[in-house]
Parts: sequence; C-alpha cells; structure tokens
Amino acid sequence: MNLLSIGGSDPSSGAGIQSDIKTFSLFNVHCLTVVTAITGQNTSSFGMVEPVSEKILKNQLKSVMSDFKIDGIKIGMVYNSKIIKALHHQLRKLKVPIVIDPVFKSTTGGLLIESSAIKDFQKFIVPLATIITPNKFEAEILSKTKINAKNTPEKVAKIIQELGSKNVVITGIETKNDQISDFVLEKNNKYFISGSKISKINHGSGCNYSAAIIFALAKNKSIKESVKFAKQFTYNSIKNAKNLGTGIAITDIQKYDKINSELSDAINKFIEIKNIYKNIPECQTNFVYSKQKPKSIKDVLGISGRIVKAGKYPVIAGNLTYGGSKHVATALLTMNKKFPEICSALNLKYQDVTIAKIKKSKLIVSSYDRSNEPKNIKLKKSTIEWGMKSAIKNSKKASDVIFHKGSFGKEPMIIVFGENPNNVLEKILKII
Ligand code: PXL
Repeated sequence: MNLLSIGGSDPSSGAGIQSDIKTFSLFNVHCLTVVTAITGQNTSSFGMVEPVSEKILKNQLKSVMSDFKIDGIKIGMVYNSKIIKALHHQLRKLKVPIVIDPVFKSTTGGLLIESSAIKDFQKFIVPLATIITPNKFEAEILSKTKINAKNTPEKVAKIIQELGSKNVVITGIETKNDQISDFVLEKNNKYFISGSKISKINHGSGCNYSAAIIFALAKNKSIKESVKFAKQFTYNSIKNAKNLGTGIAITDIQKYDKINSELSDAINKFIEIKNIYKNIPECQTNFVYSKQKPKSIKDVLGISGRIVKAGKYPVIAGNLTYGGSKHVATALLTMNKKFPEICSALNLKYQDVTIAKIKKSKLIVSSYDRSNEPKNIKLKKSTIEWGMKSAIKNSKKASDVIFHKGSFGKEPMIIVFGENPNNVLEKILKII
C-alpha cells in the first residue's frame, strides 16, 4: 500500500512529514511525501519557516502521482495560499480518501499557517476532506465559533461540515475529569469516542492520530472503526513518549501489533452489540487474545480494567495490555495447552437463556462443577486451571464454550473460545 503525506518538514522528526514516515513504516506502508515547507525547530523552540515554491510543490506532486497508485492522502501543514490553491487544483478530482489535519500552531508556539491563508484553507482544503481532524482550538478557528455550552461541539462540527468536509472529528474535548473525547460528525451520525486522558505535553500526537486514520480508511475500515483505531494508537504513542531532546517529549509508536489491532477491533464490535450489557457478569468481562504458543499470562493481551457495565452501557475500563487479564487469560492458557489453535476468549454472564441457546447451537460445549473442586486447589488459587482441565479432560476437539454453575460465593460463568477475536464474536452472536 502507498500513502501520501503532504506537509512540513520537522528536523526534530517529532511531527510533520518525518513523523508520518515513521508511522506508515510501522504499518508496513510505503510513505510518499510532498514537502510544503521546511521548518527549523526542536523540542523546545520554533525557529523559522520557509515554504517551498509553487513550482517545486507541483513537481513533487506530479512525480509521485504519475508513478504510484496512491491509496490515501494525509494533508498536514500547508502554510500559504499559493500552496493551498496548487494542492486543491491537483487533488480535487481524486477518488482516494483524504484526511485533513489542520495544523495552525506548533506545541512550541510556531505559526504553521499564515493568518491570511486561513480563508483559502476553508475554501480550498476543507472540501477535499473525507475526514478533517481539528483539535478544539483549530475547530474554533475554522468555524469562527468558540466552543461552549451554547455552541456545542456538534454545532461547531456542523459549521465545518458545511465548509465541505464529509466527516468531522473534533479532538481533545474534555468531558469528565480523567477522560478526553473526540466528537465525530458523519453524514447521518454523530457520537463521542472517549478514552483516558494522559497529561503529558508532547510533540507528534496530532500527526500520529491523522496518519493512523488515513491508514485505517485506506484499509476500507468505517469512519468509526478508523477513529477508534487512531485513538488507541495515539494513546499508546503518548504513553510511550520519550524525552529525546531537552524540551518536550516526542511521541513514540510501537511496532504495529496485529494481535492488538484485531482484538481492539473486536472489542469495539462487542460493545456495540445491542443490549450486550445484559451479558456482562458481576465480575465484569474480559476479552483476550494471545500470541502463538503463549507461556504465561504475559503473552496474553487483555483489557487492564475489563469491560464494565455503566448502567445500560458497556465501558472499556483501562487499556489493552499483555498481562491485563488474569482469569480469562488463565482459562485461555489452559485451553491453548491442549488445543494450540485456540488463542482468544471472552467471559459472559451465566444465564439459563444463554445456556439453552448454546445447547441448541452446533457449538461444542463442556462444563465443570466447582463443588467438586479439591480443597488444595482452592487454597492454591488455581481454580480456573483445575476447572478448565476437568472440563476438557476427555475432549478430542476444542470446546467453543465452557461453563460452570458457580458454588458458594462464586459467580457462575460462561467462557467462549475461538482461534481469534472475530471467531469468538461470531460464536457470541449465535448464543446471546
Ligand atoms: O503537529 C503538527 C505539526 C505538523 N507539521 C509540522 C509541525 C507540526 C508541529 O510542530 O512542525 C511540520
């Protein structure tokens, strides 16, 4: 896959073109680049900007467009009206997804667009967007409206959509104390996507976010899937930010982890299942996915704070981490030891209706009885391992579902197993 990043050069390689090359490389994507301006900056101060001439801008574009199949484009820093108009002229007829990341000011205070060019940005760049990703400050400039109780994020996003962007995401809206939300306005849909806030001033997170969105869109993911993917990716990049210079930290992106990406997609689909909160047990739900041949729970990816019930809504509490689940991960490890193809699992609330559906389905079911549990096992706290082993002791094939009816003080439980998270989801949809 080839993705094109159009933006400014940042010699500290925290943002701009250099940051996108890092991000796309992690995704195994070839990053084409068209440089609009050269900045002089580092992690503590912003020196100067020199935009490129219209002539070399056009030549860069022509060079890449005449040679490569381009699967998606991200536009960051554009700096002046000449560049804006030239980009509009060359890109307006293309049929590929375009993410516009309006960057007006750097974290260290540098101006990334001439103030006289904002009007042309609204007129010529915004309409190119499949998605535009302003932060709160940029959204206020684009819409000429301050976000407050009267002018809600929705109202402001609508103004930006009317400038011609198909979808609008306003990032960094503080909803609750420890939460940070993105407001998404699609053509016929609107919603917030929330996540935990990390208070770490950094260089690069905005670029990471828009680069991850264009990658997901080019892979044919929906707007919602793309935004959720980018949010998780950016969260990790901020959490991992490193003090490489003497000033602010530079975001760091981990190697793209297929296990993380697949599990993250499946979790997002799971929480969207209608009325799924009814299937979340008192001890909450975890969804896990392991590496091949896992040795311990450290090889199993799970949600650190589980999926919890908040009234009628499931909420992802915490983050995806290896070692993030103990119980469901232990159940999976035991199953995987006997059936190495089984790498994913999720626990559901025990309900008679679910058990009835499971029995009617063609799924392979086993169970164990916790009241048969030997005392030494209880003391050693290896209950789950014992239960799982006794359930599959005589099995020739891996079970799709294992349940137990609980015992004194122990909640009964259903665990669904599969080769991967999507496979687990398919089974869940058959039994709830
Ligand atoms: O993060 C926004 C950004 C984009 N592009 C360039 C930048 C910055 C912020 O500093 O320098 C070139």
